[in-house]
Amino acid sequence: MRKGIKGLFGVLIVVSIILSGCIVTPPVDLGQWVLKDYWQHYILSEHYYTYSYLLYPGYNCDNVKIVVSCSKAPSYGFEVWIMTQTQFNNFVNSNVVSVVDHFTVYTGNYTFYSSAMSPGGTYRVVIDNTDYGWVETNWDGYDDYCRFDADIYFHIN
Ligand SMILES: [Ca+2]
Ligand SMILES: [Ca+2]
Repeated sequence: MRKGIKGLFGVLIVVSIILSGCIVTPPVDLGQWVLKDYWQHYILSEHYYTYSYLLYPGYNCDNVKIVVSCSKAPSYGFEVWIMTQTQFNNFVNSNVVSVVDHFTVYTGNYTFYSSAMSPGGTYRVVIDNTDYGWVETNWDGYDDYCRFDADIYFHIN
């Protein structure tokens, strides 16, 4: 009988703790997005490209996000490339395009996620309005320039 009452008290205590919200769960660590480089109100003429600072994802970086807000783009679009430093050097010196990731942008708002940057590597993000890569310009005598904001974030956990 005594044991039964004790057991009942135990159940009541547990129930009252649940109802009063006293069970503390550890907060989920969602990490944070850290801005690494950006372009503001940037105008990129046809046949030109622009590139970020060197980017060094650390071992606590588990995702990369590139946000592009484009108010004017050529009808054929323009490109965002993620290159290793070696790939970037090959492009600058030899016009050879190889990338770890690439996206095509038109007028509008975009959020691109990429897992192509490996911790410990060295990268650049290139924004391209040239004939190289996947999108060619149109050589119609008119400067099909882009106007955009772009932000590069690392997700740090
Ligand atoms: Ca291109
Ligand atoms: Ca043109």
